Amino acid sequence: MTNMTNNKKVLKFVEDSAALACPDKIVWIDGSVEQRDALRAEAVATGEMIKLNEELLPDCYLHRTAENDVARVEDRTFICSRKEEDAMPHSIVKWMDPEKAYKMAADIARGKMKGRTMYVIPYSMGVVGSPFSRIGIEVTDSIYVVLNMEIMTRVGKMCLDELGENGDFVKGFHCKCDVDPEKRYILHFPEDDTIISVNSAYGGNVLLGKKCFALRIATYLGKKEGWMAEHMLILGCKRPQDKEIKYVAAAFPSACGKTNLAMLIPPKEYLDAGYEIQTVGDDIAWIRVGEDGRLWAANPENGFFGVAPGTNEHSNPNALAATKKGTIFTNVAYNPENNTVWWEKLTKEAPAHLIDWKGNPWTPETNADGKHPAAHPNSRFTAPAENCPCISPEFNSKQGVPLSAIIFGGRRATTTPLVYQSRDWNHGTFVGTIMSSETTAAATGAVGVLRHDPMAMKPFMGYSVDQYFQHWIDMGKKVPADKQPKIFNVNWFRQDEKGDFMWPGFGDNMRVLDWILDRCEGKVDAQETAIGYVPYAKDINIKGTDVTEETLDKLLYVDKARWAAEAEEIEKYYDDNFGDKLPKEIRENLETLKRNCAE
Ligand code: GTP
Ligand code: SPV
Ligand code: MN
Repeated sequence: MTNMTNNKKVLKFVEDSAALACPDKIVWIDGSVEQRDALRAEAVATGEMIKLNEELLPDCYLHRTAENDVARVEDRTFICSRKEEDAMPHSIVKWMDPEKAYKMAADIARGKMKGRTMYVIPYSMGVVGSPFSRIGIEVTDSIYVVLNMEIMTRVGKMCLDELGENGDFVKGFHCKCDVDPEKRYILHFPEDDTIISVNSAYGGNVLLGKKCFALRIATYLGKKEGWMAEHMLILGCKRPQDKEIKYVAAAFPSACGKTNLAMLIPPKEYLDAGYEIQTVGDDIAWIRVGEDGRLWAANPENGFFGVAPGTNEHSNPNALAATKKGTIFTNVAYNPENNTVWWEKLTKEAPAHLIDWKGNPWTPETNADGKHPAAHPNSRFTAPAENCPCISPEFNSKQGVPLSAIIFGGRRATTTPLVYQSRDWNHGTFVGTIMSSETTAAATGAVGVLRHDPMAMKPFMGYSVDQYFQHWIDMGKKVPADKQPKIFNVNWFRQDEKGDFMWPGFGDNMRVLDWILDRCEGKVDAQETAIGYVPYAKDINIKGTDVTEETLDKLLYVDKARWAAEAEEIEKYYDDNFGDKLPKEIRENLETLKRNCAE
């Protein structure tokens, strides 16, 4: 069948998959440019992708998914551990008995690759040969998946070489089947290093290296082996006053600003002073204790699967630049006039005539009711990381980068101040556990509903939430206090009485990052409040913004009455979900919060 590997486990996995799904043909993905280009041409020939303007967008393509298949399906995602208690309580994902799940998936996928090709994708999450790196094999009947995986991960024969004759890997089986939403399942078997995805062909459901492996399976591996897999961006910040570049990891829920913060361009006066942001990752961080005792982070991905709408040359010029070549666009609008793409806010004025994400003619009139955008709100670009003008020189570093700070943040219209710092690692962990955020289009379901999203990991934990909290506490114990990253919380989304955002966000977030790094360096005081350390207004530089002193005071205000109510709600959330499984360090910090708010 192939001379690409002698690894019997790989060969058996491929044989078993083929025996079940009965493809006409099996194609091994070797990572070569020749094979990739041939597959791209084939996808264009079959109409699966549209080749875009070679001059304006060289080697770029547009793909449309089925209308019912445009976001992660959290309610059809399962953790199939042998014991239910190892997956439950879970924030959102459900548990299914593994035997039942295997059988159900087999019944769904049986014979479904007849008439199709099965591609075998050997890939690495992390730089091949680095202590972070893990190998996966995804089999799929989707050429779109192959072409996206070739951008998002490190794909090719070197991954099989890395495995050798006997190495273990994460098995990923993907079959589009009939893209039937009623039979759509995303199944994880952490104890077997196995993922099965059926009846979808959209991003996070089918690019199995991403959320399924690099978060759900990896959280489980990290728990077992003493490291962490988190829904975090990683950035490096160069400041004139520091001797070296400082690295920060930040966890925000889906579509809450990770890509934007990771590629931030500082305001002019900061640029002039020598500030610079370097992107290490925009979605996922794997974190381990380094030889020097600090926490080191690496991005296991090789590309960006970013939200398109809202991305433009003002909000995120680096992301936009990254999409200018070798990029696959999914569910954005098509501009037939010049054979390019468009999405909401790419330009101030929409072009007069477009083809919308569903493939129908669209004019600005079509969206008169605001409910018919040209691009789907969760439309995405898949862009190679190397395209990004601000990619970090450490992007391919084998040991990763040392973390000075960890930041949590969500979409909160009220209550949560622009920024605050936790008192220590355990309190910082508590701050992560109490995260709530308004829902976005990145998952199916209602948008704008406030929900608990601990550590921005609600949909991505591969085991029970209480054990995940405990793992955070345990990781803190592995690092001496003076080497632990400081833990912060930010909120770019606080609103005024009119419902407008009070903070300009985007590049101006540099002003908050600056305070955070000064706190890490012990260079600035802060006021101790009921929830932690909050900046003195004078220490957040608002010169050159529209933010008034009055607004800044409001942005930094900690309303004890609101927080008392929040604490009560958190207690109920803990009690309803975890009861006495909640780690005692977390309970203690809740008691402290309640006491502080009552004072
Ligand atoms: P995933 O890829 O789904 O994990 O999302 P993400 O966390 O990388 O979010 P992204 O950076 O793509 O931002 C999503 C949306 O949030 C953007 O389209 C912006 O509209 C908005 N956004 C990002 N940063 C800011 C900010 O600082 N302020 C405000 N008001 N909006 C922001
Ligand atoms: C997210 O939803 O957090 C994403 C996109 O990054 S997906 O790959 O679909 O999960
Ligand atoms: Mn994400």
